[in-house]
Amino acid sequence: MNFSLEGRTYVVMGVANKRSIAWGIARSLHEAGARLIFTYANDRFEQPVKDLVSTLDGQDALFYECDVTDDQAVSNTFTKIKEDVGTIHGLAHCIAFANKEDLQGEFVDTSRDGFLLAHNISAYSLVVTAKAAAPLMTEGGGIVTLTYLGGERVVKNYNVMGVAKASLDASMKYLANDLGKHGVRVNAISAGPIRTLSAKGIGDFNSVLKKIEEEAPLRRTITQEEVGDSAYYLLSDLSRGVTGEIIHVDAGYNILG
Ligand code: NDP
Ligand code: N5H
Repeated sequence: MNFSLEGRTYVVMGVANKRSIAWGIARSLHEAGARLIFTYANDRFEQPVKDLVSTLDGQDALFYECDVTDDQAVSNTFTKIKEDVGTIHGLAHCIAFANKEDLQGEFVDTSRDGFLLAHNISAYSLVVTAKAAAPLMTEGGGIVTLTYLGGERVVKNYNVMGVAKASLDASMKYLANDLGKHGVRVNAISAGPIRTLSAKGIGDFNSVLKKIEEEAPLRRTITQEEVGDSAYYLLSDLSRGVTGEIIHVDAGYNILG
């Protein structure tokens, strides 16, 4: 079995900057020989993403704007991708959003709009992109999304995002069941805390990282590269018998009681 991704094409959604988990995934896929397609929420991020990708040697990437809250934008994006490359072999979904005021205090205070926004961008977006992307995976394929422990149990301040991640995790499993018959596998990586743009400005993030360093079985935090390599596993034939799974890339923190 050949585990190189040479001759394969993957869509990476959610690169904001060099700290993004999506960027760690892009680099792992690039090193394995894949051709990459990047999508970003709006054209404000087009040049920064292009500048980053220009640092990848010999990468002949394509770029598309795709706001995942817009059904037509998602559908148009994958129509264009089909016209431009034909077949794709996988997709990395690294997208989430909640209002800042909903990521502090008590979950009970979440507004209807804040709840719906978080679920729209962070969970439904997987469903709509999987529906648009799967038909392009004519040789079979893989979809990977990013989740967090706060969807499985209560984690301070994660609040509405925890409920959205629970919805994302369940959506991932239902999608795995629907798309399996077409040779498309759907899995999630539950990453440990990493300092990214999304995590910026979140109070107490240093103490979260410190707790991981003190208590996680590996006694350290994890990196974008480590998430990237697990995504490579899930998007390659190495994991050909795996679907509907959540792999924790979190230095073992989730096993603690
Ligand atoms: P980043 O801030 O780097 O990435 C978040 C991305 O979400 C951005 O690229 C942003 O795009 C995108 N996004 C937000 N709204 C939309 C939208 N409407 N349409 C399209 N894209 C949108 O943070 P991370 O790398 O940390 O986050 C990636 C994923 O990893 C998220 O699902 C997050 O929940 C998850 N995760 C993160 C952990 C961490 O500790 N950092 C831990 C566990 C999971 P743009 O920049 O173009 O607006
Ligand atoms: C328990 C925690 C800490 C508290 C909760 C953090 C939740 C973070 C997730 C969301 C995605 C962050 C978010 O939506 C931030 C936005 O309100 C403001 N930021 C932005 O708009 C920036 C500019 C853009 C790029 O961000 C997005 N998302 O578009 C969880 C942490 C220990 C782990 C963690 C940080 C998890 C996670 O899901 O990201």
